[in-house]
Amino acid sequence: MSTSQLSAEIHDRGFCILPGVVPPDRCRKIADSVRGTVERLQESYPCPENVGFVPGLINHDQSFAEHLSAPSLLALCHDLLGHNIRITFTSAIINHPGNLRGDWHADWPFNQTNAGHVPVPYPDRIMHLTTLWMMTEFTTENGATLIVPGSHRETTNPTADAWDGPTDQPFENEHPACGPAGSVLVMDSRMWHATSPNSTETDRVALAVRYGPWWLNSEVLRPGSETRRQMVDEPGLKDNQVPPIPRDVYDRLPQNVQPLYRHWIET
Ligand SMILES: O=C(O)CCC(=O)C(=O)O
Repeated sequence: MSTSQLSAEIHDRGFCILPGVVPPDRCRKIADSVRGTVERLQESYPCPENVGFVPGLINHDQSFAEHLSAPSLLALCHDLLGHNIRITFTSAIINHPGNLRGDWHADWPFNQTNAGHVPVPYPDRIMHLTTLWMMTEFTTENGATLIVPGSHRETTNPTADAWDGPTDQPFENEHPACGPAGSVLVMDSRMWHATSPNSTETDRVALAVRYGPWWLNSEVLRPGSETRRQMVDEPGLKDNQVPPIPRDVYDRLPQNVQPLYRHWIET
């Protein structure tokens, strides 16, 4: 499919699945590496039972780095968000066997429980993209992300104070985003989605990489920033944390990936 067809899918349904972004043999190596990194660091990062989560993954594991600027994905990001794209989050998410279904939400900056959020009602504008990289295949059984197609056009989501619908119950029109290893689910971050249980015996390994335009202020995510002090620490609120990238890690990134992280180098 062409970039404009993929863009049209995201505008219409809120998501598309890009196949073959990472070759199968690389997926196996990356999945092993990410599993090892999560095992090593997991204790430092709280997360739900039987879920492995490490934020700022690029600081600890660069096994997947060369793929972050995959031409098909960057073309789509540029088409939807404009020039000077940035990566805002790089996390590992592993659904181990036995994890539970998660609550419906939209991602930062649309999750209303975060200090840094676009207040409802949202304008109908794509402002941030969430990509979930399938380093093992995503199936209905192993916890393929649940999405509600079309929900990106709503002016609110189930994290809003005024929401009185279900937060942890199935929606009739929910859809598991399945795909072979190496595929990337790309969705408008306004899209309602939820973690799905893994009822198999093996891990579902994913990378959650989010891409934003230059004009979207992500300073609230940076530990120790003035903005975070003002919006999160002083009022005692919560938000995600994205550790900055040490200069030596940044210097070792592939040249065409560096521009995606240049705004987040540790000072
Ligand atoms: O791991 C998944 O399938 C969903 C992750 C998710 O909901 C999120 O990163 O916001």
